[in-house]
This record gives sequence, C-alpha cells and structure tokens, in this order.
Amino acid sequence: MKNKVSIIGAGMTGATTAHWLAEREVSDLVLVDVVEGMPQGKALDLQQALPVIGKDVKVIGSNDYASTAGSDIVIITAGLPRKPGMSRDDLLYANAEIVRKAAEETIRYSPDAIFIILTNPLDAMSYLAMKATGVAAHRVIGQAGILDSARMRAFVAMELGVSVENIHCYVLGGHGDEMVPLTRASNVAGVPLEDILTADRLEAIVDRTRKGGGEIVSLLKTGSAYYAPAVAIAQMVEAILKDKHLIVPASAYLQGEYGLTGLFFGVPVQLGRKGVEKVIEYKLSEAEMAALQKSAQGVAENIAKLK
Ligand code: TXD
Repeated sequence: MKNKVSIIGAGMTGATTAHWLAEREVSDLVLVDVVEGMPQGKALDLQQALPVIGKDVKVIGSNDYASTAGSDIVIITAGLPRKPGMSRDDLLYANAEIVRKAAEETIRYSPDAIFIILTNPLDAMSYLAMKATGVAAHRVIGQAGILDSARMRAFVAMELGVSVENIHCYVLGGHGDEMVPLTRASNVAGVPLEDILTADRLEAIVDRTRKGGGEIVSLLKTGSAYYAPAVAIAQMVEAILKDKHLIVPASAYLQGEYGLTGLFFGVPVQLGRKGVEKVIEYKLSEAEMAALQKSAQGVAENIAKLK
C-alpha cells in the first residue's frame, strides 16, 4: 500500500514541502488548511505538474481533517510566521492554539502516525504536539537542525568555493538565536572547519547561521523562509518512510541526554520507520556544553509558559 503523508497548513512551507515530497515520489499527499479553496487549488496545481516530471503521486487538498485519515506521517506547519523585528518566541501563544487543534484533530484520524512539527517556536510546539496527541516521544520530531545546519553549509560553501556535498555542519540546540553551531565537529571533506577558516571568518559564519532565519524575514518583509525548511522536512519524511536510520540534527524529546530532561531540543537523532530510533550523544567540550545549556534555558522557559 502506498504511504500517506498529510501536511497541516498549506501556506508557504506546507505547500513547498508537498512540492519537494512529490518530486521524491515517496507517498501520496494531503494538504489541509483553514482557508477555503486554497489547499484544493494548490493540490490541483501540484497534481498537474507531476505528469511533466513523471511522478505518480496523488495530491489532495482539503479543509477537513477527515481527509488525513490513515496517514503514516502528519506534518504540522499551521500557524503564523514571524514579521520583521519579531522573535520566534513572540509567536508562542497564537501558535499554541493552532498546533494543539491540529494535533488533536489529526491523531483522531491517524492513531499510528509519526508527527513532524515545523511551527514556531519549534521546540515548544513539538512538546505541545506530543502532549496534545498523547503519543510516545519517539513519534514526535521537530524540524530545525537540518535547516540550521544547511544554512551553515551554504555559508561555508560560499566562503570556500567548495561543493556543498563536501561540507558537513552540525548545528544543535534550540531553534532560536542561541542555537549552537558545532564548529569542532563541522568539516570540509573530513578537515575540521577550525583548521580551514580563520577564527574571524568562522565567527562570522557562526553568527550569520544563528541569525539566518531573521536575515530572510527582514528581506522578505512578509513571511519567513520556506524552500530550505521544506526540503529539510522532505529529507526527514524520506528517512522515516524508507527506514534509512539516517542521523540528522532535529528537535527530540530528551530524557537525560545532554543533561536535559523534559524538553524538546535540537540534538543528533537517528531516524527510521518508528521515528526517532535514538538520540546520539556527542562528547562535547565544556564550552559547547555551556552553550547548549544556555540555549536550553530559553526552550524550558517557553515550555513553562505553555504549562
Ligand atoms: O525551521 C523551522 N522550524 C521553521 C518554522 C522554518 C520556517 C517557518 N517556520 C514556522 O512555520 C513559521 O514561523 C510558522 O510558525 C510556520 C508556518 O510558516 P509558513 O511560512 O508556512 O506560514 P504561512 O505561509 O502563513 O502558512 C501557514 C498556514 C496558512 O496557510 C494558514 O491559513 C494556516 O497555516 N493555518 C491553519 N491551517 C490549518 N489549521 C489551522 N488551525 C490553521 N491556522 C492557520
């Protein structure tokens, strides 16, 4: 039987996720939104693109959660994006209501689904989705780390003129400006970044990575990034459906790992058919550990506000 993936929120990230996923031909797709006609229109448009690239994927748009029934994966992108000058945390209360509803509605129709959360503030919304659905922690994953790491990879590639394929970067921590780009573990074809770039240039790349989302928000003026966040979700979906055991940075529920308990936080996770197969614990330096703890404080404060 074909896999089924439902995307709640058919805005910029939701629709673009459908696009990247349709190209990968890994599942049928359902787009759900509160705006009447919009998900139907986007689904039909995408459906009509697929003959050109030869992909057999059924794409449905709907305003009704019943259409999501029997999904293998539910992706929640519904909610408000940032406006210039706003932090991700400013979205907490408005998006909490939207994500709670989306979680409660979708779990009714897809009791076995794995949930991938995108809505900001990401780590807190992932926690909320776990609580609202009542599913085990390994079935909820927040997308942030692939995106933040890809931003860093893009900046390193621009700096060095080397193929992005050779560049491996790892950004951990909460999905906020306190995120932790791991410069020691990041490398170009196996050579640590710290050996290739001067301290100044490396610091500039780290700083631009941390503020990477805000840079795009201030350029766009309405809305936030969508190509890169959406392709990051597509990579996670493919890893899960194909049971790839792929290690990526993502927001997972921690139960003691990295000295943290009871929150979703960006760490390396191994993804397979059951969702998060394991959280990988890197050996971190004292400075890296301290930076992670600082980032975790912000996430814990948001979760406390939700409670
Ligand atoms: O890396 C990451 N985690 C992020 C997070 C990267 C990019 C965007 N990120 C966050 O995702 C962003 O801050 C927002 O909180 C969400 C969605 O961003 P997007 O750019 O897709 O926003 P849009 O284009 O405004 O789309 C949101 C859609 C829009 O069509 C609304 O009508 C819909 O959500 N919406 C709903 N759909 C279903 N159900 C409900 N209740 C609902 N409310 C709004």
